[in-house]
Amino acid sequence: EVCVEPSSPQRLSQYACQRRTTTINHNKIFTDAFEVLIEHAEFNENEGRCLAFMRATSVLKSLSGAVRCLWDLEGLPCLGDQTKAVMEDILECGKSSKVQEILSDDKYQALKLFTSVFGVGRKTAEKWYRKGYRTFEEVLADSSISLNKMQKAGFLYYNDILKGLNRAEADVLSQIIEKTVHTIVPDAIVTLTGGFRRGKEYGHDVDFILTTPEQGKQEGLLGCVINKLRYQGILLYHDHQQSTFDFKKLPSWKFEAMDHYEKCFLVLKLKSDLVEVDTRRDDAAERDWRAVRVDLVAPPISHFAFALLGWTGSRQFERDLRRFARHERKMLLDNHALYDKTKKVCLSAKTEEEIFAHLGLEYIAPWERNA
Ligand code: DCP
Ligand code: MG
Repeated sequence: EVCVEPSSPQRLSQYACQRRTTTINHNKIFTDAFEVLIEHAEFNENEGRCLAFMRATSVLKSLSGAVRCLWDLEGLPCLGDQTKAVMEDILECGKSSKVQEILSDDKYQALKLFTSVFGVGRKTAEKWYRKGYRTFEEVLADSSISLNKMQKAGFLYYNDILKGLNRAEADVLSQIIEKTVHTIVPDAIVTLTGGFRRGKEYGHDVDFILTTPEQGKQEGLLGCVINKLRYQGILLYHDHQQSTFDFKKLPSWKFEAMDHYEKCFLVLKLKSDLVEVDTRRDDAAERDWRAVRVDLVAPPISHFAFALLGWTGSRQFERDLRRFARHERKMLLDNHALYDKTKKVCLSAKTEEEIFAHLGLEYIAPWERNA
């Protein structure tokens, strides 16, 4: 365990899973700039640079006050010369010339716009950019481009989805999902996860974990939920992915794109008579609903704690949990399991607290995981 002398201030860990990060960010002026640099590095597939800026951003988010000068950074982990140079620029001029340059870059602007569509990833955006397109109109006018079902929904509900949801709207959706699930399996467990579980006020979607007290009874639940939502007339889009989960498989050491649980990505109608939903749009007639993104994932109860820990995020918190497990404990962690490579055993857990304990980590509450 970390031993701290009483007189010395505790050194901040290089791992986000050993820091407490609430939604209050005193260094937004810097982290906003870094978000641009991260996205730019992502677009250019510069993984190293991407990771460096993500770690620096996460450290700044965990600080209890604003950085006023470069001296304030003394002793902080994950802040290299590149990140410090950007921060110095911001401290001196109020903005970073590097960031300004990227923001006015033609390719960055196009990729940023295209990837803001639900279902459009970096590769597709790049393809459209290389065809010379810079606007949605140009993309949609090209009849040789065939959009998949997800992208069609992405364009159809673009403004709604871009808007995201607030806490009150997420709560209304929780009630809808809970009620729907309970008509199918009365004792099913519905848990709000993702950013809203971390106490965020806004989110781009709402994430739920559904499971059942009886092992295995969650199988087939999502299909029934989708049917019920369709019957209620609020299902606008669904992508139902069957489970590819294998109980015998060891945790992946990579920060995988997706876990193997049965899940569905949805677009639902959120009606304005249920909550004060802002349904104003510039491109459509008056409606009494807005399209919102919802993700449902259904792990078996035996793996609920791992799924919950994995889906609560933040992404950086997850990344560092896995990195910590691997480098500091010789263990493999993913959304399904924790494997001790020394003892050659999988460590089971019923709660998140047990997983932190297995890892020899102090428990970090969900609202402190906004790394
Ligand atoms: N997650 C993951 N792997 C994925 C997708 C998500 O581990 N491929 C985890 C980390 C995320 C959480 O699930 O924090 C929820 O994903 P979201 O994309 O919904 O992210 P948030 O809920 O944190 O933020 P937002 O407010 O944008 O929805
Ligand atoms: Mg979310």
